[in-house]
Amino acid sequence: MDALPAHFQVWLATNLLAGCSIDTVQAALVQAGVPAELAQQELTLAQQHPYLAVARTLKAKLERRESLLKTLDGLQRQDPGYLRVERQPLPPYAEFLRRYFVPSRVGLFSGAIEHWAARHWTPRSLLEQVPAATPVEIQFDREQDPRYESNSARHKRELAFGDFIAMVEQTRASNNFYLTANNLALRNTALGALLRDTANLGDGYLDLRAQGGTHLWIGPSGVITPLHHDLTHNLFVQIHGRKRFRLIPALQAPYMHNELHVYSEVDLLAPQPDTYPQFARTTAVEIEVGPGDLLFIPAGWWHHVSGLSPSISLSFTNLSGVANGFVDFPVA
Ligand SMILES: O=C(O)CCC(=O)C(=O)O
Repeated sequence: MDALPAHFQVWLATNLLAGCSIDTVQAALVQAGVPAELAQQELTLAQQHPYLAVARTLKAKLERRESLLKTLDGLQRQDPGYLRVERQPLPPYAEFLRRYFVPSRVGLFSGAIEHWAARHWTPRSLLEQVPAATPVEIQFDREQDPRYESNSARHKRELAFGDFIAMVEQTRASNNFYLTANNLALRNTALGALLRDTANLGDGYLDLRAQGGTHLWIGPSGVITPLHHDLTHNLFVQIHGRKRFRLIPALQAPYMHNELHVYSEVDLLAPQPDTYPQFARTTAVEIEVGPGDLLFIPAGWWHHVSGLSPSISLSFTNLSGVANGFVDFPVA
């Protein structure tokens, strides 16, 4: 071995940045088969290298931001209402903005869609309005890919709507196929027409002129949406069937092992504490939604969702008269 292979260089930099001593890193490299002289040479180089100095500066900056989030989360934890979600009737919009939207509090509301024809949708009843031959895009082959959500573009598959509905009805429990927000199904004219069965919420929660702020979810029992956060505040309406949400406050982001975009590395149902030790510091609230329930998911709150039966849901981000979205979220 004349030069240290790139994967060892990544490992070395990661461990030095994590605060491991030079001796520990050197011993580990030697144990992994790197000649002692080469390990020492590379460590000396790394210690003096401007790339590592820049990474140290950025790490310290990130730690200062994370310290702020941890502190604010610690303060919120002293409020018994932080993780208490009580089912309520939908309040007037101005009160909702004040009590839930602005402080980023989760809300669970009943009776919000009793005036919608959609309140009575079932997977089969949708076929009375959408021709069975209509092609629809769904997420497919998810069970073979542990990162099916971040790789969602690779899992798109087109099916006839009638065949998809038959699969939803006939499958006892599966996470292998799911029509999700990613499939933008309501842009399909035939499915989009279903929105005629919906209306505004409360005294005018939604900006009905805004395009693209509504998403459809249809899946069998057993679907799982892994831990992630949204970049917008989200009104999630459960139309048919039941889902279990586990929500973790946005301020607990430093504990989420968030390496990519809006996703957590942690599988909430099998958290692997040795690999993801910070996750043990999170606190989750569990909420089960059923037909007619409206769940307010504030932007940035982490959530994991399990389908407990065949289900249909709609989610809305077109809230009336408010800016709805993260500020300066990085593209990469
Ligand atoms: O219903 C689901 O499976 C996921 C919903 C969700 O994560 C969302 O609306 O952001």
